[in-house]
Amino acid sequence: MKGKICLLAVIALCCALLCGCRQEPRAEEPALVMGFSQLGSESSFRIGNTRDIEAQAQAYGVSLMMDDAKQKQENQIDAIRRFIAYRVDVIAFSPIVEEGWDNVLLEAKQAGIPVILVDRTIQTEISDLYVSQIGADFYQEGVLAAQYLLRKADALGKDRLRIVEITGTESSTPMRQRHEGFWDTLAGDPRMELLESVNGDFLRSRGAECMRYLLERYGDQIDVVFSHNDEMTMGALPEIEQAGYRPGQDMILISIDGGQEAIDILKAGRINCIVECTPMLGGLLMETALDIKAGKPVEGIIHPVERVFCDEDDLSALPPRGY
Ligand code: GZL
Repeated sequence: MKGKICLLAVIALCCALLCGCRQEPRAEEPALVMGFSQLGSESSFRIGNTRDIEAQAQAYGVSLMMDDAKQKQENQIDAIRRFIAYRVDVIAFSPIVEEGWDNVLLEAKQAGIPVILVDRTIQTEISDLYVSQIGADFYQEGVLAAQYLLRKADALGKDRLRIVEITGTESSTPMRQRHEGFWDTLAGDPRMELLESVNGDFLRSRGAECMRYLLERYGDQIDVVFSHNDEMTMGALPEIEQAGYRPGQDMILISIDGGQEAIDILKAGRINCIVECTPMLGGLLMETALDIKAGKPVEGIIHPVERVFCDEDDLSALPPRGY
């Protein structure tokens, strides 16, 4: 009898222990771990791009390590080295300039960590330093800006248009390719004349400085302002008005990005044309990273679909821009 009581006691104890140490449900394992080096927060485009990447990482179950380089290449290189040490599954980054990435990307390659370029690209002689580049066709953005200007010149019957250009960050992909696309498209048209091209670094404050300089130097001669992004355009606008000109009327203003603030100014008639450069690249990035991790083939270059908004359009039904 005693034996039976002992056996029952042992069985009861085991059941209690088993119930007591019930496995806690495992926290969801992330689909993958991604290190992302963002170049900074210089524009509504950039802030929208960061937010979209963070939101899409959550939506795709990706564990994201986001680093803000505060406009410094050396900070991006340091962040990539930290991601390598942490042994993330994928490294992604938006290179602030095109040169100077070979060494750190060779370290990532030697560590067997795939790299995805987002928004901008790099110049390198070494093949396969990155698996895919996801971002706008900046050359085409320049072409679209110039094609609008050609239509505008025809519509206004202009036989001469003197142009000032406010460019983005020196040696960055969007700066180089927007400039090339714009002037390649205007090449050979005798109506189009470049007065001067100055560097505004994609910053609103620098856009204002550039416009002040250009107005002091060229004043009434300026017929067109081609600005590489909305931030610099919005910095230039008050300078134009303080100098006594009506932007969008006395001067044709062409910009790039298409954030809400600039679109509202376009609707008010103070900007004539905005070529869209969408920051919403997060979904493409997460899908590409997950395909890479799953061993699936991915496209080498992925361009999002982009639009042109201008004073020829009815924009009343345009949904909120989200950045
Ligand atoms: C373009 C992006 C540019 C934006 C600017 O994709 O790299 O950088 O046009 C931003 O607003 O600063």
